[in-house]
Formats: sequence, C-alpha cells, structure tokens
Amino acid sequence: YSQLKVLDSNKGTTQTNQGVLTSKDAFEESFVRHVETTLARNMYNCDNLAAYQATSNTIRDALLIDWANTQQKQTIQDGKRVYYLSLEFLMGRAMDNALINLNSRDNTKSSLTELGFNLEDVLEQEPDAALGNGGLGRLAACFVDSLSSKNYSGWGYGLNYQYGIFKQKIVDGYQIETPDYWLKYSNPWEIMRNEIQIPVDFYGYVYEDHDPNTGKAKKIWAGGERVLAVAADFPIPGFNTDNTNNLRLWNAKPTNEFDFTKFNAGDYQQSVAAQQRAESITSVLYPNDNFESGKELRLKQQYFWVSASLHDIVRRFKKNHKNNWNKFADQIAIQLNDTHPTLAIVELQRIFVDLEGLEWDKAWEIVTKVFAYTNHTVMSEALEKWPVDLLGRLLPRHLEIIYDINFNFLSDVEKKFPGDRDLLGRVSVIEENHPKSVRMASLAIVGSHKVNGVAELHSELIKTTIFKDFVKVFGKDKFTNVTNGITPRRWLRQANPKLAALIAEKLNDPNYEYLTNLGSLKKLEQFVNDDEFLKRWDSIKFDNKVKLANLIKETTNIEVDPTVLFDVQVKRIHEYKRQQLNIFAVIYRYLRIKELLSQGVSVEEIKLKHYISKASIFGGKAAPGYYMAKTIIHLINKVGDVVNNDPEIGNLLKVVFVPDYNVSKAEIITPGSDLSNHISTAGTEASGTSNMKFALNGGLIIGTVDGANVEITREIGEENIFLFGNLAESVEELRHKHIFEGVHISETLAKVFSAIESGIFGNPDEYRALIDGIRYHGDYYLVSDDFDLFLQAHTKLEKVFGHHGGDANDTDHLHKWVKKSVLSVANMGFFSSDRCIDEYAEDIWNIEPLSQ
Ligand code: GPU
Repeated sequence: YSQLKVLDSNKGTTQTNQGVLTSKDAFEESFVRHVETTLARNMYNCDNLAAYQATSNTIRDALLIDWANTQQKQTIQDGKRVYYLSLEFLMGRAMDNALINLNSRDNTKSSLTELGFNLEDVLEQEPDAALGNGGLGRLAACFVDSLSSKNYSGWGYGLNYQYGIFKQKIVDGYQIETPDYWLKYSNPWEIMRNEIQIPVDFYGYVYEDHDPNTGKAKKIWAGGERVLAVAADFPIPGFNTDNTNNLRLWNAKPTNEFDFTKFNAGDYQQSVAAQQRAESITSVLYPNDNFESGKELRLKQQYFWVSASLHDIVRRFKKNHKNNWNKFADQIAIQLNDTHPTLAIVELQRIFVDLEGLEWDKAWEIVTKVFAYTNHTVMSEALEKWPVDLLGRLLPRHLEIIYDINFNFLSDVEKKFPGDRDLLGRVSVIEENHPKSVRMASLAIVGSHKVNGVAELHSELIKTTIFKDFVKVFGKDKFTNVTNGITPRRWLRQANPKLAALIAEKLNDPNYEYLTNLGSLKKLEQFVNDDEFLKRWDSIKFDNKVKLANLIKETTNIEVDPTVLFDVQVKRIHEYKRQQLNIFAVIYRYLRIKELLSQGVSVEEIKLKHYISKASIFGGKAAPGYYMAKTIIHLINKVGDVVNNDPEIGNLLKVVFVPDYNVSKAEIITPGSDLSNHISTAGTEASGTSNMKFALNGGLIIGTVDGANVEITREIGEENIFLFGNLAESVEELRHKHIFEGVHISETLAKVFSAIESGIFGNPDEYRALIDGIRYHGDYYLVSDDFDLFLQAHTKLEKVFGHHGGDANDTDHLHKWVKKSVLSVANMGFFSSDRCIDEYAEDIWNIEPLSQ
C-alpha cells in the first residue's frame, strides 16, 4: 500500500499520453514508427489498412497509459467496484469512439491528412466488434462507455468469440449466413494477458472427504476435463476524463496437462485432439435473440465465463483484503445481464463453501448481497431452463448446490406460507416436468438482492406476470426499474457530427459538455420558432439522408430520392417486433397506388391527395433457425423487387432491405431517418433502445404503446410521436377472442393477403405459414387487430410531413415536422445511459464515482 502511495504521488506512470493526442509531430512520429516496426512495412507501401493499423496502435499506446493510471487509482482508492457480466458486448468499431473520448479527433484527422490519408477512409478499415445479437449486447456496450465517462470503477466481463454474429447476405431475396471471422488481422484494441490463466473444470464427480484438522465433512469435485481461461483486455476510455476501465473477455485454451490415461494407452493423437477442442468453447456467439436453444456448448460457455470471472474477482479482492470475507459485499457488486450468467451465483457459493471453508449461511448472505439481476423479456421462449441431467453431468457439484439453495429457499417459503403446495411448485428453482429442469430466472431472483426490468411498463409487467409469485414471497421492494439508455457519445456525436456541432454551437458549449449532461438539450427549446435554426436543422437531416441514400445504393443498387419520407425499421427480425405488419402496409399502399393509376389518377394527383412519396427501408438479421423471421425477410425483398421495378411507380414508393445491419450501418441509418418504426405487439418489447437513438437524432417515431415508447412519449410530449394500436392490457383478451371467436381480417388486410396469394411476390406457398399464422392459428401478435390502426396513423403523420422534405423553402414542413424533430431531441436527455448507470450505482450497486 505504501508503495502504491509513492506511485500515486508520482502521478502513477512516468509517461503521459498527451504527445500523440495533441501534437501533429508526435502523432506522425508514432505513426511512422508503427508502420516500420509494428507492421514491418514502409511509408511507400502504406495503404489505408496499414494506416488504420498504425493509427490505432498510436491511439492504443496513449490509451494504455490512461488505463494503467486508472487501474492504479482504483487500487489505491480501494472503493467498491462493479462488474457487469454479459455474454454479449456489441461494441462496433473502436477507433472513432476512442478519438472522440480522448478529444484527439482533430489532431488525428489533420495529421493523417498531412501523411496523405483521409480519416474517414481509414476509419472504414476497422471491422465491427460484433460480439452480440441486438439490443441486449448493445446495451452492455453503452453501459461500459457510461461507467468510464462517469468515473466509476466498473469492469465488463464477457467472452472473446472468434466469430461474432454472422454476416448476412441476401441472395434471391433469401438470407444467407456467412461467418464473421473478425480477427483476420490482429486486433489492435486487444491486450492479450497471457499471464492471466484461470483453470476451469467440467464433468467429473463429487465425493465427500473430511478435513484432517477439523474433522468436518467437505465436498470434493474431481476428475473431468480442464480448460484454461486466458484474459484479453479492451480499454474503455471515458469521455472528457482520464478514467479508462477494462472490458475483460476470456479465450478458451488447452491446458498442457494431458489426459495421462489416454496418453499411456498410446492414444496421443486423441489426447491432443481433445485438448484442441477446448478452443471451441469461445469460438462462436450463439445467434439467437430473445430465444434460448438449450445447447450443451452454450451451457459450457456460460460456466467457463462465470467461473473465470469469479475467480479473477476473488483473486483481486484477496490481494487487498486477504480472507476478510466480511468486506466482500462492501467491495464488490456484480450485475447479471439477463440469466446467462446465473451460474455465477452458484460458483461464488461454491468458492466460499468448498474452497474457502465458509459456513453455508454466512456464504449465502454475502452472495445475495453481491448479485443483482436484470431481466430483458417476458416471453417464455426466451426464459432459460437447463435440463437437470445435462447440468448435473457437466457440473455435478453445482447441481448439488442448486438443490441446497432451493431446499433452503423453499423451507423459508413454507414457513411464510404454510401448506401452499402450489406456490412452492411455482417458485421452485426446479421444474418437475419432462425434462426436469433448472429455472435460471428463479435461481437469479433467489440469489440476488435486486431484480430490475428495463422500462417502466416492462418492470410493472414482470411483477404482475412471470415474477408475480416472487413478489409475494420477497415483497415488492426487491423489484425495481431502470429504464434503458444509450450513450450520446456514439449515438449523437459520432453518428451525427453535424447535428452534434449545431447543438454545441447553440448551447454555447464548445467542449461538448452536454454529452455527459444530456439534460441540457432542453435549452434547444428556445430556438423552436427560429426559422433560420429550423432550416439548418432540416438541412443537416437532408445531408444525413443523402449519406443513407449512398449506403443504399452501394449495398443494394437501389436509388432512393433523398427528398422523400425515409420510413425505417431496422432491428432483429422477430414476429413480435412485427416487420410483417409494416410490409403488409407497404403492400397495401402499392396496391392502392396501382388501383388509382388504373382509374386514371395521375402520379401528381396521387402525391397531392393520397400518398406522399416515401422509401420504406428495412434491415435486420433473422436467427438462422427461425423460419418465420426468414419468411418475412424474403417477403420484404420480393415486394422490393416488384415495386422498385414497376415503371409506373417512380419515386412514389421504394422498398429497400439493407443487408447485414450492424452497429456501423446503424450509425449511418439512424441519423438518416425521418420516421422509424417501433411497432411491437404491446407488452412484448421490454424496452427497445433504437427508439431512443432515432429520437435523439431528430427522427420521429411511429410506435405502439410498448416498452420505452411510453416514457419517450412522456418526455417529448404526445404531439411529437405517432402512437397507435391496442394496449398491453387488452392483449390477453384479444388472443382469447382470436382462439374462441376467430380472427377478423379487415378488408384492407384481406386485399394484401389475396395479392400475396395471387403469386405476384413469387410462389405463395413460401408465405403460407405467415398468412395462416394470422388467419387460422390465433394471430398471436395481433397483426389483424392493429393493421387498420397502423394505416390510419400513417395517413395522419404523412399530412404532417407534407410533400417536400429537405426543401428549405417548404415552411409548412419546417413548422410542422421539423419543429417536432427539435422538440424531440430537446427532451431526450433522460435517455442517456449515463442516467441509467447513476441509477444502478445509487439504487442497486451502492457505489460512488472515483475522486479524480
Ligand atoms: N433483448 Br431476452 C435482446 O436484445 N436479446 C435478448 O435475448 C433479450 C432481450 C432486448 C429486448 O428485446 C429489448 O426490448 C431491450 O431494449 C434490450 O434487450 C435491452 O434491454
């Protein structure tokens, strides 16, 4: 400790990073050095890729100094730390984010220009770190950004998949998956910690032994298979602060401890092959969103990750506090991102009881103080359940501990509610069914001191539906809400530099301090009647639409006119998110336009009296095994083929499917949208976060009363959002009605179905399941109930948009639509992920920011 003090008074390391970040000479010198030494190339054969590598290595050097100083500061201050356990971190690219957060973008841009490179082209060289599926993984990425930016001591723990989410190609209108081998070139942002190796065991058996000193019985887990977890660290810089946290992702590696029985039996080959398989544990991200497939390798991933992380956390604690376990819960908070890391609860209990010799009750008291659990869905197909057989074979000791946890818990419930056998059955961690299985959400609730949902509506719903019985058992105070948020550094400053600059100018904030104090956007309201301002605002939107039009042209070869309404729906493809509702409405629009044309109505008249020109833009991946989602993708593409090639239609309607939607494309699509769709069946979308991204970038929303749309409406005002559709409280009754009275298909929807069935979008058999699911199988997602309401909402909003988006002289558009856009942005401050992190820190983790 005293040695650390000395280092602290010396300001940590002897180096500072200021040089390369602020001086052109220093940057250029470092750049050339990296080209010549790190890359072993020379300046005469340095292409954009090499320039990217030399630049990122230069930035990395600077980051590492901040990183080391931060870790030292955290060790010296020795406050409570939070660990965010997430199987997904959907980070996207790191370089522009690092330049912005380190305030080094201008210096880097001009230095690169002098060296003969263009910063934008260099940034394009970086592959996305796509270690996540969708909202859940991107939320984790926003959270680590906010932890650093708000000066918390908070690390992320996850897996370093060699293959991120697959790349999507569209061939003949079908989704084709290809592997995302993102580490083709070495990853400059990754710091391999080959010295940090943690053994993780699987399989084997449990026996009882006696402690030779105390004579007490203890459990030994022996035999089995061993792999090593090796750490790879990713520095996470905060914005306008030196605070740089760590994202630690584990790689699975073989041990060099051979299986000697096999070896001695002469089976050297097989022994080596078995070891090689170790690496498969971290080779690929499971591509499901809101769905659990229950594969053994997935369970292996989960245990590998939580075991390595927990041993790492305990080791760090012991360095400072020895075996002073009473301090453990004052020093450490662990947040479980969904139920994926629930085994961490069991593993910590095992470490305490089996390895550290604590009494069960003492250990359990600490464990439940440390953990908290975030739920991200109410949909039953996404709730994890592991068959007891599988879990017991892979982790025999953990299954015993789960049974003991459950026994103690059920005993408490029985005391509180004597004789209520049904209640015991419903809250039990074990589901006595075929197959008998472990309910991970129940285990997570029992082992945590707080459980939160991710938007107000969702947090209320979990209390009254899936976790109702647990509210009865634990009381309502254990259940809380933290509404999701997004980082404005990436989703405003990085994605929309022009709008961010206009805001900085108007707020008189040249250092962009509003980006860590997003409530100050409110001050934009004072300019809402300033025509000059509205024009500048609108022309930035137009420039962003041109960028999006270019992306569309490059990826699909479709030309869209940037003056038309850009109507966007980009997110994972899922029946509950209802891309089918959207494409059905597009089909209806097309049919009506054709009908009007056939009646002799001119295109000009249609535009004036019926439909404004628009481009419907879709994007998103379907899980490879999700047939219905793939059918929806196919339909969208086929409708696009017909509409876009219909010579009568022109720019009245275009239908686009942007392939391979990812974080980098979102950074172009989000600022370029006029209108975005968040139209899930009420009660199904826990929160949604892209709704926040669009609104923060001045796009308006058409949405259902679901997830965070409710709170967005409250913040920005209901006159600034287009809501429609049945409410969550009616869903159950409507589903019931569908089953007992049949589904009512309105005239409009019937027209759409008969068009599809006529074969104009290709073989109708391909869409059979989609239509029959609505017509004959109960329309679970209420497409039929909301279809006409959706059309009406469109009629209304298109009147507001008018005819000339992007035309600076169209004061009607300016005064109606653009004003709403400004008022939305001005009131989106609440949705900064900084606010989320402060709420978690205060209500759940009980941690304070580091003193700087
Ligand atoms: N979410 Br469960 C995912 O992205 N993947 C999942 O497997 C599960 C939830 C999403 C929710 O669907 C979305 O509503 C929410 O905004 C997001 O998590 C972050 O909380």
